[in-house]
Amino acid sequence: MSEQPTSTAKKQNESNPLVGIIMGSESDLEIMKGAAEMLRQFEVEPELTIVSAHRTPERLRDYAIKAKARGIKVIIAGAGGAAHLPGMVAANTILPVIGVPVKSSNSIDGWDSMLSILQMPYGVPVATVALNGAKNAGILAAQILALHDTSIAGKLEAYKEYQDDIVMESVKNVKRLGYTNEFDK
Ligand code: RP5
Repeated sequence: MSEQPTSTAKKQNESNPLVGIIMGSESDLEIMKGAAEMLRQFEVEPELTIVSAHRTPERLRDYAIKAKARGIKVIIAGAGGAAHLPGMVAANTILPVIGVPVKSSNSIDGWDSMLSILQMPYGVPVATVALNGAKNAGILAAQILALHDTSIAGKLEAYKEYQDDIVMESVKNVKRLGYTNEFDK
């Protein structure tokens, strides 16, 4: 599948993004751009910017409070270390927030970020994906949009079939290597 949006879809989405991707630092971009790449496969062009919970607390509150009125439907928030960003954004909006724990340079081993995002106390949920799981965050955001968008739903169906095809190709490859498989006989 193409990783680039069609120019028409790109223009529509750019003027009215449905998904906001935010991250604590530019150093998170290498991981977080995976969310944007996945969304583009479904022809959803997200907005993407830096919002730091501890360095720009007012920007964080402003972003979260205004997101819904700007037409954003889902926020993907990624951060490393003591990662407050996803939880604090979720505290300031009723939009669904998908949290991406990032294994950053200041992280001990990723657990700090994972637990900061995953262990949100009762009342303010953050849908947490795996460590560095920005691509899955992109897919999950597309799945949320697909509840009300048959075009995105169709692309997600095609993506599922594509994954199935890839695995079945591997099944053949492994068989060609000489391994027996009673199941597929
Ligand atoms: C967090 O600290 C950021 O989300 C990033 O993962 C980490 C390191 O930030 P920098 O020092 O690279 O700006 O706030």
